[in-house]
Amino acid sequence: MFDGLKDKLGSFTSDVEEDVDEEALEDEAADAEAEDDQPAEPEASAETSAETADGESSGDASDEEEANQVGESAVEPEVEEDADEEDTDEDEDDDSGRGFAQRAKILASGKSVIDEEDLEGHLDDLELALLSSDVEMSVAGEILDGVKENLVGETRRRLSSTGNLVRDALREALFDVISVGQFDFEERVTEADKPVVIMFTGVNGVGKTTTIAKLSQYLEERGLSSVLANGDTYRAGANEQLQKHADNLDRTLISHEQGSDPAAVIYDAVEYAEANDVDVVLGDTAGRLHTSDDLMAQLEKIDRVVDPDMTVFVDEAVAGQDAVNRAREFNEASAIDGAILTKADADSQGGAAISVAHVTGKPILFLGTGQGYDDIERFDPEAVVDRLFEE
Ligand SMILES: Nc1nc2c(ncn2[C@@H]2O[C@H](COP(=O)(O)OP(=O)(O)OP(=O)(O)O)[C@@H](O)[C@H]2O)c(=O)[nH]1
Ligand SMILES: [Mg+2]
Repeated sequence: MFDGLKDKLGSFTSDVEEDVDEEALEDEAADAEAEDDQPAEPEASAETSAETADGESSGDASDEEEANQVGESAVEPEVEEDADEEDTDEDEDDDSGRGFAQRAKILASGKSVIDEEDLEGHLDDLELALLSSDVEMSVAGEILDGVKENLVGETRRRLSSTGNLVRDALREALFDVISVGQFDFEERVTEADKPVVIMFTGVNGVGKTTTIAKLSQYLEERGLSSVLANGDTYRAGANEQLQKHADNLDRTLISHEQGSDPAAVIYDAVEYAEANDVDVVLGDTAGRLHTSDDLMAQLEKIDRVVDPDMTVFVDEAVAGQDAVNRAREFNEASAIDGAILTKADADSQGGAAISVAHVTGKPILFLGTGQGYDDIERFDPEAVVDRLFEE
Protein backbone atom coordinates (compact mmCIF):
# COMPACT_ATOMS: atom_id res chain seq x y z
CA MET A 1 0.00 0.00 0.00
CA PHE A 2 1.31 3.45 -1.04
CA ASP A 3 4.71 1.96 -1.91
CA GLY A 4 5.35 4.34 -4.81
CA LEU A 5 4.77 7.37 -2.62
CA LYS A 6 6.87 5.85 0.12
CA ASP A 7 9.84 5.52 -2.24
CA LYS A 8 9.51 9.09 -3.43
CA LEU A 9 9.38 10.48 0.10
CA GLY A 10 12.42 8.39 0.98
CA SER A 11 14.35 9.92 -1.91
CA PHE A 12 13.49 13.42 -0.76
CA THR A 13 14.73 12.85 2.79
CA SER A 14 17.93 11.13 1.72
CA ASP A 15 18.70 13.81 -0.90
CA VAL A 16 18.26 16.64 1.59
CA GLU A 17 20.28 14.82 4.21
CA GLU A 18 23.12 14.16 1.81
CA ASP A 19 23.23 17.76 0.72
CA VAL A 20 23.11 19.04 4.25
CA ASP A 21 25.93 16.71 5.22
CA GLU A 22 28.10 18.17 2.49
CA GLU A 23 27.22 21.74 3.36
CA ALA A 24 27.88 21.08 7.02
CA LEU A 25 31.37 19.92 6.13
CA GLU A 26 31.85 23.11 4.14
CA ASP A 27 30.78 25.03 7.21
CA GLU A 28 33.53 23.31 9.12
CA ALA A 29 35.98 24.56 6.57
CA ALA A 30 34.49 28.06 6.76
CA ASP A 31 34.88 28.03 10.52
CA ALA A 32 38.49 27.02 10.29
CA GLU A 33 39.11 29.73 7.72
CA ALA A 34 37.38 32.31 9.91
CA GLU A 35 39.76 31.44 12.69
CA ASP A 36 42.77 31.62 10.41
CA ASP A 37 41.87 35.23 9.76
CA GLN A 38 41.86 36.07 13.45
CA PRO A 39 44.92 37.40 15.21
CA ALA A 40 45.74 35.12 18.13
CA GLU A 41 44.08 36.41 21.28
CA PRO A 42 46.31 36.70 24.31
CA GLU A 43 43.82 34.53 26.20
CA ALA A 44 44.05 31.77 23.58
CA SER A 45 47.84 31.92 23.52
CA ALA A 46 47.98 31.44 27.26
CA GLU A 47 45.84 28.35 26.91
CA THR A 48 48.09 27.11 24.14
CA SER A 49 51.30 27.48 26.05
CA ALA A 50 49.88 25.26 28.77
CA GLU A 51 48.88 22.51 26.33
CA THR A 52 51.16 22.82 23.34
CA ALA A 53 52.05 19.15 23.42
CA ASP A 54 48.73 18.28 21.74
CA GLY A 55 49.20 20.74 18.95
CA GLU A 56 51.86 18.83 17.05
CA SER A 57 49.46 17.67 14.31
CA SER A 58 49.37 21.23 12.97
CA GLY A 59 52.46 22.91 11.60
CA ASP A 60 51.97 26.34 13.15
CA ALA A 61 50.26 25.48 16.37
CA SER A 62 50.04 28.97 17.76
CA ASP A 63 46.44 28.25 18.79
CA GLU A 64 45.88 24.84 20.29
CA GLU A 65 42.11 24.97 19.72
CA GLU A 66 42.59 25.70 16.07
CA ALA A 67 45.16 22.94 15.73
CA ASN A 68 42.68 20.48 17.15
CA GLN A 69 39.96 21.61 14.80
CA VAL A 70 42.09 21.27 11.71
CA GLY A 71 43.55 17.97 12.82
CA GLU A 72 40.29 16.42 13.95
CA SER A 73 38.09 17.55 11.11
CA ALA A 74 40.29 15.56 8.76
CA VAL A 75 40.14 12.46 10.89
CA GLU A 76 36.87 12.49 12.76
CA PRO A 77 34.40 15.05 11.46
CA GLU A 78 31.54 13.94 13.73
CA VAL A 79 33.40 14.47 16.94
CA GLU A 80 34.53 17.78 15.59
CA GLU A 81 30.97 18.83 14.82
CA ASP A 82 29.93 18.46 18.42
CA ALA A 83 33.00 20.07 19.75
CA ASP A 84 32.60 22.91 17.33
CA GLU A 85 28.96 23.40 18.12
CA GLU A 86 29.83 23.78 21.77
CA ASP A 87 32.46 26.29 20.83
CA THR A 88 29.94 28.28 18.90
CA ASP A 89 27.53 28.21 21.83
CA GLU A 90 30.24 29.41 24.12
CA ASP A 91 31.03 32.16 21.67
CA GLU A 92 27.51 33.41 22.00
CA ASP A 93 28.15 34.31 25.62
CA ASP A 94 31.65 35.31 24.85
CA ASP A 95 32.09 38.82 23.59
CA SER A 96 35.75 38.35 22.80
CA GLY A 97 36.76 39.54 19.32
CA ARG A 98 37.45 36.01 18.08
CA GLY A 99 33.98 34.62 18.86
CA PHE A 100 32.14 37.58 17.49
CA ALA A 101 34.11 37.77 14.26
CA GLN A 102 33.80 34.05 13.70
CA ARG A 103 30.07 34.12 14.17
CA ALA A 104 29.74 37.20 11.99
CA LYS A 105 31.66 35.53 9.23
CA ILE A 106 29.61 32.35 9.32
CA LEU A 107 26.38 34.30 9.44
CA ALA A 108 27.51 36.52 6.56
CA SER A 109 28.34 33.44 4.52
CA GLY A 110 24.76 32.31 5.22
CA LYS A 111 26.03 28.79 5.54
CA SER A 112 25.32 27.73 9.05
CA VAL A 113 21.55 28.11 8.93
CA ILE A 114 19.21 26.51 6.38
CA ASP A 115 17.25 29.07 4.42
CA GLU A 116 14.51 28.73 1.84
CA GLU A 117 16.93 29.08 -1.04
CA ASP A 118 18.88 26.05 0.16
CA LEU A 119 15.76 23.91 0.01
CA GLU A 120 14.35 25.25 -3.23
CA GLY A 121 15.57 22.53 -5.57
CA HIS A 122 14.64 19.79 -3.13
CA LEU A 123 11.19 21.24 -2.55
CA ASP A 124 10.62 21.36 -6.31
CA ASP A 125 11.52 17.67 -6.44
CA LEU A 126 9.21 16.94 -3.53
CA GLU A 127 6.37 18.84 -5.18
CA LEU A 128 6.83 16.88 -8.37
CA ALA A 129 6.91 13.62 -6.43
CA LEU A 130 3.68 14.50 -4.62
CA LEU A 131 1.88 15.65 -7.75
CA SER A 132 2.95 12.57 -9.66
CA SER A 133 1.50 10.51 -6.82
CA ASP A 134 -1.84 12.26 -7.38
CA VAL A 135 -1.64 14.46 -4.32
CA GLU A 136 -3.91 17.44 -4.92
CA MET A 137 -2.09 20.64 -5.86
CA SER A 138 -3.16 22.73 -2.84
CA VAL A 139 -2.39 19.84 -0.52
CA ALA A 140 1.09 19.46 -2.02
CA GLY A 141 1.56 23.21 -1.44
CA GLU A 142 0.50 22.83 2.17
CA ILE A 143 2.96 19.97 2.67
CA LEU A 144 5.81 22.00 1.14
CA ASP A 145 4.97 24.94 3.41
CA GLY A 146 5.00 22.62 6.39
CA VAL A 147 8.37 21.15 5.47
CA LYS A 148 9.79 24.64 4.92
CA GLU A 149 8.47 25.86 8.23
CA ASN A 150 9.99 22.89 10.00
CA LEU A 151 13.40 23.04 8.34
CA VAL A 152 14.19 26.69 7.62
CA GLY A 153 16.23 28.16 10.43
CA GLU A 154 17.68 24.83 11.51
CA THR A 155 21.45 24.82 11.53
CA ARG A 156 23.09 22.46 9.11
CA ARG A 157 25.09 20.91 11.89
CA ARG A 158 21.95 20.02 13.79
CA LEU A 159 20.50 18.49 10.65
CA SER A 160 23.60 16.57 9.71
CA SER A 161 24.12 15.23 13.20
CA THR A 162 20.43 14.29 13.63
CA GLY A 163 19.50 12.47 10.44
CA ASN A 164 15.86 12.17 11.45
CA LEU A 165 15.16 15.88 11.34
CA VAL A 166 14.34 15.99 7.63
CA ARG A 167 12.18 12.92 7.90
CA ASP A 168 10.43 14.33 10.96
CA ALA A 169 9.79 17.63 9.18
CA LEU A 170 8.10 15.80 6.30
CA ARG A 171 6.25 13.43 8.62
CA GLU A 172 4.81 16.31 10.58
CA ALA A 173 3.76 18.18 7.44
CA LEU A 174 2.02 15.05 6.10
CA PHE A 175 0.37 14.30 9.42
CA ASP A 176 -1.04 17.82 9.56
CA VAL A 177 -2.81 17.48 6.21
CA ILE A 178 -4.13 13.94 6.61
CA SER A 179 -5.39 14.31 10.16
CA VAL A 180 -7.80 17.14 9.33
CA GLY A 181 -11.18 16.68 11.03
CA GLN A 182 -10.40 13.29 12.59
CA PHE A 183 -12.90 11.98 15.10
CA ASP A 184 -13.29 8.64 16.81
CA PHE A 185 -15.89 6.82 14.70
CA GLU A 186 -16.44 4.00 17.17
CA GLU A 187 -16.83 6.39 20.08
CA ARG A 188 -19.26 8.58 18.18
CA VAL A 189 -21.44 5.61 17.23
CA THR A 190 -21.27 4.15 20.72
CA GLU A 191 -22.26 7.38 22.40
CA ALA A 192 -25.00 8.49 19.98
CA ASP A 193 -28.71 7.88 20.54
CA LYS A 194 -29.74 4.62 18.91
CA PRO A 195 -30.39 3.75 16.23
CA VAL A 196 -27.52 5.55 14.53
CA VAL A 197 -28.29 6.00 10.83
CA ILE A 198 -25.31 6.02 8.48
CA MET A 199 -25.75 6.57 4.72
CA PHE A 200 -23.11 5.69 2.12
CA THR A 201 -22.77 7.61 -1.13
CA GLY A 202 -20.40 7.75 -4.06
CA VAL A 203 -20.12 6.93 -7.75
CA ASN A 204 -20.72 3.53 -9.38
CA GLY A 205 -18.67 0.51 -8.52
CA VAL A 206 -16.32 2.06 -5.96
CA GLY A 207 -17.20 -0.42 -3.21
CA LYS A 208 -20.11 1.08 -1.27
CA THR A 209 -22.04 -2.16 -0.88
CA THR A 210 -18.97 -4.19 0.05
CA THR A 211 -17.95 -1.52 2.57
CA ILE A 212 -21.35 -1.66 4.25
CA ALA A 213 -20.97 -5.41 4.72
CA LYS A 214 -17.45 -4.96 6.11
CA LEU A 215 -18.60 -2.24 8.49
CA SER A 216 -21.47 -4.36 9.73
CA GLN A 217 -18.89 -6.95 10.74
CA TYR A 218 -16.54 -4.29 12.17
CA LEU A 219 -19.37 -2.93 14.33
CA GLU A 220 -20.41 -6.37 15.54
CA GLU A 221 -16.84 -7.07 16.67
CA ARG A 222 -17.21 -3.95 18.83
CA GLY A 223 -20.53 -5.01 20.32
CA LEU A 224 -22.75 -2.93 18.02
CA SER A 225 -25.60 -4.58 16.09
CA SER A 226 -26.64 -3.36 12.66
CA VAL A 227 -29.33 -3.76 10.03
CA LEU A 228 -28.63 -3.36 6.32
CA ALA A 229 -30.94 -1.15 4.23
CA ASN A 230 -30.84 -1.17 0.47
CA GLY A 231 -31.39 2.39 -0.71
CA ASP A 232 -30.07 1.35 -4.13
CA THR A 233 -33.45 0.83 -5.73
CA TYR A 234 -31.97 1.87 -9.07
CA ARG A 235 -29.67 -0.93 -10.17
CA ALA A 236 -30.98 -4.36 -11.12
CA GLY A 237 -29.52 -7.01 -8.85
CA ALA A 238 -28.71 -4.59 -6.02
CA ASN A 239 -31.14 -6.28 -3.61
CA GLU A 240 -29.69 -9.70 -4.35
CA GLN A 241 -26.13 -8.50 -3.88
CA LEU A 242 -26.83 -7.01 -0.47
CA GLN A 243 -29.02 -9.96 0.50
CA LYS A 244 -26.05 -12.24 -0.11
CA HIS A 245 -23.93 -10.21 2.30
CA ALA A 246 -26.78 -10.17 4.82
CA ASP A 247 -27.02 -13.97 4.61
CA ASN A 248 -23.26 -14.43 4.95
CA LEU A 249 -23.17 -12.19 8.00
CA ASP A 250 -26.52 -13.28 9.42
CA ARG A 251 -28.00 -9.77 9.28
CA THR A 252 -31.45 -8.52 8.41
CA LEU A 253 -31.83 -6.68 5.11
CA ILE A 254 -34.60 -4.15 4.60
CA SER A 255 -35.35 -3.67 0.91
CA HIS A 256 -38.15 -2.66 -1.44
CA GLU A 257 -38.58 -3.59 -5.05
CA GLN A 258 -36.46 -2.01 -7.76
CA GLY A 259 -37.61 1.48 -8.71
CA SER A 260 -39.22 2.34 -5.38
CA ASP A 261 -38.39 5.32 -3.17
CA PRO A 262 -35.04 4.91 -1.33
CA ALA A 263 -36.16 7.28 1.45
CA ALA A 264 -39.01 4.86 2.21
CA VAL A 265 -36.55 1.95 2.49
CA ILE A 266 -34.32 3.78 4.93
CA TYR A 267 -37.36 4.94 6.92
CA ASP A 268 -38.53 1.32 7.24
CA ALA A 269 -35.07 0.25 8.34
CA VAL A 270 -35.05 2.89 11.08
CA GLU A 271 -38.43 1.64 12.29
CA TYR A 272 -37.12 -1.92 12.25
CA ALA A 273 -34.05 -0.89 14.26
CA GLU A 274 -36.15 0.96 16.81
CA ALA A 275 -38.50 -1.97 17.24
CA ASN A 276 -35.68 -4.52 17.53
CA ASP A 277 -33.10 -2.59 19.52
CA VAL A 278 -30.62 -2.57 16.66
CA ASP A 279 -27.83 -0.05 17.18
CA VAL A 280 -26.96 1.02 13.65
CA VAL A 281 -28.73 1.33 10.28
CA LEU A 282 -26.30 1.01 7.38
CA GLY A 283 -27.98 2.54 4.33
CA ASP A 284 -26.73 1.72 0.85
CA THR A 285 -27.42 4.01 -2.09
CA ALA A 286 -27.13 3.72 -5.87
CA GLY A 287 -23.91 4.91 -7.45
CA ARG A 288 -24.35 8.44 -8.73
CA LEU A 289 -22.51 11.49 -9.88
CA HIS A 290 -23.01 14.67 -7.94
CA THR A 291 -24.36 16.05 -11.23
CA SER A 292 -27.17 13.50 -11.61
CA ASP A 293 -30.00 15.75 -10.44
CA ASP A 294 -32.69 13.15 -9.87
CA LEU A 295 -30.37 10.90 -7.89
CA MET A 296 -29.05 13.81 -5.82
CA ALA A 297 -32.68 14.78 -5.17
CA GLN A 298 -33.15 11.26 -3.72
CA LEU A 299 -30.34 11.91 -1.25
CA GLU A 300 -31.94 15.19 -0.24
CA LYS A 301 -35.20 13.39 0.36
CA ILE A 302 -33.46 10.80 2.55
CA ASP A 303 -31.93 13.70 4.48
CA ARG A 304 -35.36 15.23 5.00
CA VAL A 305 -37.22 12.03 5.84
CA VAL A 306 -34.76 10.22 8.12
CA ASP A 307 -32.13 12.89 8.90
CA PRO A 308 -29.16 10.47 8.99
CA ASP A 309 -26.59 10.83 11.77
CA MET A 310 -23.74 10.45 9.30
CA THR A 311 -23.25 10.55 5.55
CA VAL A 312 -20.11 8.78 4.46
CA PHE A 313 -18.61 9.31 1.02
CA VAL A 314 -17.03 6.18 -0.46
CA ASP A 315 -14.50 6.20 -3.27
CA GLU A 316 -11.53 4.21 -4.49
CA ALA A 317 -8.05 5.13 -3.33
CA VAL A 318 -6.83 3.93 -6.73
CA ALA A 319 -8.87 6.65 -8.44
CA GLY A 320 -6.36 9.20 -7.15
CA GLN A 321 -7.08 12.74 -8.28
CA ASP A 322 -10.55 11.73 -9.57
CA ALA A 323 -11.48 10.50 -6.12
CA VAL A 324 -10.26 13.76 -4.61
CA ASN A 325 -12.33 15.83 -7.05
CA ARG A 326 -15.41 13.71 -6.43
CA ALA A 327 -15.01 14.01 -2.68
CA ARG A 328 -14.90 17.78 -3.04
CA GLU A 329 -17.93 17.84 -5.34
CA PHE A 330 -20.03 15.50 -3.21
CA ASN A 331 -19.19 17.47 -0.10
CA GLU A 332 -20.28 20.66 -1.81
CA ALA A 333 -23.49 19.12 -3.17
CA SER A 334 -24.58 17.50 0.10
CA ALA A 335 -22.28 17.75 3.09
CA ILE A 336 -20.46 14.58 4.02
CA ASP A 337 -19.24 13.71 7.52
CA GLY A 338 -16.30 11.61 6.43
CA ALA A 339 -14.90 9.40 3.70
CA ILE A 340 -13.90 5.80 3.19
CA LEU A 341 -11.30 4.94 0.58
CA THR A 342 -11.56 1.42 -0.80
CA LYS A 343 -9.04 -0.63 -2.77
CA ALA A 344 -6.15 0.90 -0.85
CA ASP A 345 -4.58 -2.56 -1.16
CA ALA A 346 -4.15 -1.89 -4.88
CA ASP A 347 -3.00 1.73 -4.54
CA SER A 348 0.68 2.54 -4.62
CA GLN A 349 0.24 6.29 -5.15
CA GLY A 350 -1.50 7.32 -1.95
CA GLY A 351 -2.54 10.68 -3.41
CA ALA A 352 -6.21 10.36 -2.53
CA ALA A 353 -5.43 9.17 1.00
CA ILE A 354 -3.15 12.17 1.49
CA SER A 355 -5.52 14.73 -0.06
CA VAL A 356 -9.19 13.96 0.67
CA ALA A 357 -9.32 15.19 4.27
CA HIS A 358 -7.59 18.47 3.56
CA VAL A 359 -9.66 19.18 0.47
CA THR A 360 -13.05 18.44 2.09
CA GLY A 361 -12.26 19.35 5.68
CA LYS A 362 -13.77 15.96 6.57
CA PRO A 363 -11.76 13.00 7.80
CA ILE A 364 -11.00 9.74 6.08
CA LEU A 365 -12.52 7.23 8.48
CA PHE A 366 -11.53 3.85 7.02
CA LEU A 367 -9.44 2.26 4.32
CA GLY A 368 -10.72 -0.76 2.42
CA THR A 369 -7.86 -3.18 2.00
CA GLY A 370 -9.29 -6.16 0.12
CA GLN A 371 -12.43 -8.05 -0.78
CA GLY A 372 -12.96 -9.96 2.46
CA TYR A 373 -15.21 -8.84 5.31
CA ASP A 374 -12.22 -8.23 7.55
CA ASP A 375 -10.43 -6.11 4.98
CA ILE A 376 -11.18 -2.75 6.50
CA GLU A 377 -9.01 -0.70 8.79
CA ARG A 378 -9.62 2.47 10.71
CA PHE A 379 -7.76 5.35 9.09
CA ASP A 380 -5.23 6.25 11.73
CA PRO A 381 -3.18 9.25 10.48
CA GLU A 382 -0.26 8.38 12.73
CA ALA A 383 -0.13 4.79 11.50
CA VAL A 384 -0.47 5.88 7.87
CA VAL A 385 2.46 8.27 8.21
CA ASP A 386 4.47 5.64 10.09
CA ARG A 387 3.88 3.23 7.25
CA LEU A 388 5.16 5.78 4.74
CA PHE A 389 8.44 6.09 6.59
CA GLU A 390 9.01 2.61 7.92
CA GLU A 391 12.38 1.16 6.92
N1 LIG B 1 -9.31 -5.03 -3.82
C1 LIG B 1 -10.40 -4.48 -3.27
N2 LIG B 1 -11.59 -4.61 -3.90
C2 LIG B 1 -12.67 -4.05 -3.34
C3 LIG B 1 -12.59 -3.31 -2.13
N3 LIG B 1 -13.83 -2.85 -1.84
C4 LIG B 1 -14.65 -3.28 -2.82
N4 LIG B 1 -13.97 -4.00 -3.72
C5 LIG B 1 -14.49 -4.63 -4.94
O1 LIG B 1 -15.02 -3.63 -5.80
C6 LIG B 1 -16.10 -4.17 -6.56
C7 LIG B 1 -17.30 -3.22 -6.50
O2 LIG B 1 -17.80 -3.23 -5.19
P1 LIG B 1 -19.30 -2.84 -4.81
O3 LIG B 1 -19.36 -2.93 -3.33
O4 LIG B 1 -20.28 -3.64 -5.57
O5 LIG B 1 -19.34 -1.34 -5.31
P2 LIG B 1 -20.57 -0.34 -5.26
O6 LIG B 1 -20.02 1.01 -5.00
O7 LIG B 1 -21.61 -0.80 -4.33
O8 LIG B 1 -21.08 -0.43 -6.76
P3 LIG B 1 -22.51 0.07 -7.35
O9 LIG B 1 -23.56 -0.39 -6.42
O10 LIG B 1 -22.59 -0.55 -8.70
O11 LIG B 1 -22.43 1.57 -7.42
C8 LIG B 1 -16.38 -5.53 -5.99
O12 LIG B 1 -15.79 -6.50 -6.84
C9 LIG B 1 -15.67 -5.53 -4.65
O13 LIG B 1 -15.23 -6.81 -4.24
C10 LIG B 1 -11.28 -3.17 -1.49
O14 LIG B 1 -11.11 -2.53 -0.45
N5 LIG B 1 -10.24 -3.78 -2.11
MG1 LIG C 1 -23.66 -1.11 -4.56
